[in-house]
Amino acid sequence: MTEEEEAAPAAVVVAAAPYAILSTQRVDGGIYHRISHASSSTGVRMTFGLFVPTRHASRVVVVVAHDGGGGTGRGVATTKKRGGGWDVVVPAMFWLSGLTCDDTNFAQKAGSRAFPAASREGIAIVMPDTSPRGGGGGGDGDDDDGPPVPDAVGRYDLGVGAGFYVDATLPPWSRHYRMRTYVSSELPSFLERHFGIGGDGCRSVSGHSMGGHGALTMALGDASGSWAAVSALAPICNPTNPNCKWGRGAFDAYLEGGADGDGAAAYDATVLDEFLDMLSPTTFVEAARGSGQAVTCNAREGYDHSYHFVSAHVDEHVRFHGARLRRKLASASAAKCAISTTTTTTTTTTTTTTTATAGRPIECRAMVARAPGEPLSLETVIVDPPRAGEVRVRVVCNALCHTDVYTLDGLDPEGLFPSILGHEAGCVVESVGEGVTSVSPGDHIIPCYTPQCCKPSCVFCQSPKTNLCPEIRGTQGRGLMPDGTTRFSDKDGKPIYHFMGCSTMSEYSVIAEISCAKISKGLPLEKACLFGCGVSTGLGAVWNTCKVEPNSSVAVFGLGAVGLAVVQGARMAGASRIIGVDINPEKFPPAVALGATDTVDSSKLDVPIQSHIAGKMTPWGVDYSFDCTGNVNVMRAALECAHRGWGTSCVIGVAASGHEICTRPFQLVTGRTWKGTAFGGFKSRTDVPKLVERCIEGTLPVDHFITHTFDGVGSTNDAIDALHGGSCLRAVVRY
Ligand code: NAD
Ligand code: AHE
Ligand code: ZN
Repeated sequence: MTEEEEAAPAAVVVAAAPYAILSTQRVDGGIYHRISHASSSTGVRMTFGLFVPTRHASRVVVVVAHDGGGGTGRGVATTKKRGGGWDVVVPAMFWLSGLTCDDTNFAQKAGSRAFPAASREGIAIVMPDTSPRGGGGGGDGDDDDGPPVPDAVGRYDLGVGAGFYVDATLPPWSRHYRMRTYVSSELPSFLERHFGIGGDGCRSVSGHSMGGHGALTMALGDASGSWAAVSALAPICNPTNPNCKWGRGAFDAYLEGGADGDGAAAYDATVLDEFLDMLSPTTFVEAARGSGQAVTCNAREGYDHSYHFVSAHVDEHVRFHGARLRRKLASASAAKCAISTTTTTTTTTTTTTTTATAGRPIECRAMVARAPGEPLSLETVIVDPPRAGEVRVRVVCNALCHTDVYTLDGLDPEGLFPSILGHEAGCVVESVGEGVTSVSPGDHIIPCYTPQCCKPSCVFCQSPKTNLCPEIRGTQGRGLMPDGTTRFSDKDGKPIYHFMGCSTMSEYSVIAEISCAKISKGLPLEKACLFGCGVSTGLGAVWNTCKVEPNSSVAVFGLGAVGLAVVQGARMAGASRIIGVDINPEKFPPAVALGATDTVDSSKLDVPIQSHIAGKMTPWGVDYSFDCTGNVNVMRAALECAHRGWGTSCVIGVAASGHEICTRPFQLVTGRTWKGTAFGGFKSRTDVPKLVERCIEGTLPVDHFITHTFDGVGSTNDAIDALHGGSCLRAVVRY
């Protein structure tokens, strides 16, 4: 089901439903329905607006009552849940409109901004009517139900259309005006039951003007805390204030004891005077802070009380609610997850975990890079569910690569902050997005920053010459998922960028399906993770990019994990001379152990290293040289020590922003070749599993790369310190 098909309301004939879809239309980001149903709390039919993001559009299926004449008709229509129960709860933000409004005002006047914002947040918006309307005490939905709803004609603050969100206790209002019960309990359970929307307490409330008042008093007055968040635009905070004549008029009419009675206190958020002063949010803020209630009040100059004000700022409120609803959903699913794991840990733990959290945001810990050169900060983040073509993974372990540090130090021209770094990891699939077929929950995968789309139309994936599939490189370089959005947000709901399409310094991450290399479970992930970057890159630079043949001479500059993998790869390729160059002699013993025949500390030479290698150590240079430092001067030296006539030098190291390589063209004219490699030229999803197999077979050992291990994502800064320490090849952090 493509997104388009998903969005297009399907027409099917199903059993009658206890509600009617009055209208359905596409809007930016999803579908907007108007739905009416018989309400038990108000005793009449109530209508509400419902915005559903495209990805959840199948929640509401519109049916057209066939009158048998082939014609189509609106009015009583029925709906059906797609595919049985609700494996995914759609969080919902309720929007309460003000006096004189109905269920359509918000959609008409602010929907153009609120709906796309809600779609981005993955939340539904519910727009109840502001009061009961029309006839009928019976509540069974047919129009001839008893006396009409009482109304105060000509008054906007009393009767039909007066959104006071109270449960009136005085007749004649007490029979129908039970908007507090309707909005705070009847409608939420109705939506959860029929559409799986707002379940598990994943609902929040906001509103404008009197609706803002309704939202504040409903949420702040609710001891059970069933609203995950509350906000309000230009709320009327103190309708019982002596100066607020229409507020008092309404309360005197609705509530026993009138505006000064105990009844009213439950419906009054604070204190006040004239129209804007009647709003008087400042007094509310003082009252709230006085009672220890955290509140943020944004005073916006020059705006009036109208919907212009609402639409100007509504998307900020939607983001605010989006973040808190996702956190609510995450904690709800984590609670469910805890239950299932305990029961089946003995059998297939992974599978169980996956089912429980699938489709829900997950709250977990991650190391967030907040600013260049700053230590990573351990934070709680929200990881959204995978969208179409995406995979959410539980990160079991992550090894630190120099490129993470290079980006954290602000040297990466594509570096973004805040972001979650990490790209050399071992993961277990937690859940998959729509259309994903190559991996499934429970699979062991290695995230790969050089994806492989395998499309027949992809000239890169179809060519044996390269592994540089560009399918998602654009968004990946901008720290985003292929659809241009991010799956990470912090505790304030602020988005966090992805990194290299991996972001594995988080307990959970979301990556593209085409970036998942599915591997055997036969190798512990804390070893397999090494094939996610450094080791594969070094081996591949020798085997794929340079195709080093037996008896070759090789020089390797920089003997970190990448350089040592080059040494190992060259020895396995049968190179006869392997010169290891580093400025840190601590790196020489492991290099020799892996096959280096010579080691040179270039910082101790009194001649340029290239003349030492080509001239002193060899007559004309080496057949192959590799830079594994990222230092452009070393890259030059590596080229210039390559053999006259045929030497090839391969750049592996990643240079800092603005650093460029140079040499005399004469070096190339005289037969040297300068090339580079990304991920060692390996086609990630095809080749990484094979590397893992060779490791399982024992023909490709990697244990020697793991010099440091740490436990818990929070110890990643220690791993960085270890890498800076000089004796570290790979620090594996186990989560
Ligand atoms: P590392 O920090 O562990 O190792 C770098 C080594 O270079 C260290 O041993 C250091 O002492 C040595 N060194 C530094 N300056 C030197 C100099 N002037 N002369 C000789 N030796 C010097 O890093 P790593 O994780 O092994 O990564 C190495 C490089 O490869 C980094 O630049 C990294 O960003 C890059 N990298 C590229 C790819 C790719 O696909 N192209 C993949 C992984 C890593
Ligand atoms: N963002 C840098 C480029 C960094 C870079 O070259 N990355 C390597 C992998 S390093 C892994 O540790 C790579 O794969 N490059 C190919 C690519 O498409 O990024 C910059 O200079 O902008
Ligand atoms: Zn790397």
